[in-house]
Amino acid sequence: SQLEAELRQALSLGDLRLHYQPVVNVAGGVIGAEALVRWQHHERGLVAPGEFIPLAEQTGLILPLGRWVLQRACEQLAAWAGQPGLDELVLSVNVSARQFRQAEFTDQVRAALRASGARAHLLRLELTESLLLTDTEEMIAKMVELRAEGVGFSLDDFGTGYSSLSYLKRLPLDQLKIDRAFVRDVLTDPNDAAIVRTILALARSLDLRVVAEGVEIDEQLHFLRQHGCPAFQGYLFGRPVPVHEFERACRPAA
Ligand code: G
Ligand code: G
Ligand code: NA
Ligand code: MN
Repeated sequence: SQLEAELRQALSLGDLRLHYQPVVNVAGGVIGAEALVRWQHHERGLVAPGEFIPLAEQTGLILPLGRWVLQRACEQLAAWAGQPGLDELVLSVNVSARQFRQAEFTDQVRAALRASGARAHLLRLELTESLLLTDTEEMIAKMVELRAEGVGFSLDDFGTGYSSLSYLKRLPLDQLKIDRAFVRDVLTDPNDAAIVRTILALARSLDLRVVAEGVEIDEQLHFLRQHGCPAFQGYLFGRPVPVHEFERACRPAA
């Protein structure tokens, strides 16, 4: 397709960008960021990943694209080293199923860390539940290998998929991300409120970090804090923005 050809070209021309969305703690301090890819299209302007990630997955372009994202994210982490307000931020990177399943994935992550000099414990990879459902043992082995380097793992969109307690216990995770669909209706839908409380309790009992996604209003934040949620992401705190804008918001005021 034409879009495929254009995306291929965008990759080689360097027309992809990473935007950064803050993750904050209960005190409102920025503790990390999620890197989110955008395509700076010469005619269409900034294209959101929803419009090209599925195509990239189908065509296999997700492999070079995902590799570029990893490299760029690690370079950014290295650039933040020693900078007040930025030095200790944990950077989360989305990893697609096809990318994680390739045999060279662990080598790619190690290479990106080495080439950039980024500290591995500041890199957190976001995986989805569905990714881990097939060849689970193989996937766990990859996670264990990268965790030995210091890299962390988040389970993205948590609550939307298959998630028995025994299954979750087997996964070498660091963090759960409560899907924004539950946060959206947490004030009006008793089922969603119950799911959010259950995920928070689950995270506590499994000794996992937890982040609530899609926090847009004070009342949602209040509910989440009341039930012990320690970290938040969403438009209430900041949209995904270009790196310089993100940095401005994180640096201590002069
Ligand atoms: O930023 P936005 O809300 O438009 O992102 C839409 C979707 O694209 C999200 O599900 C997000 O996880 C995914 N996405 C964003 N950046 C990346 C990336 O670098 N790699 C992969 N695989 N998915 C991404
Ligand atoms: O699937 P994933 O969780 O990776 O998707 C992350 C996407 O969610 C980001 O691309 C971002 O644009 C979007 N997002 C982040 N915060 C909010 C929010 O508060 N509300 C909504 N509707 N979307 C958000
Ligand atoms: Na994500
Ligand atoms: Mn998510």
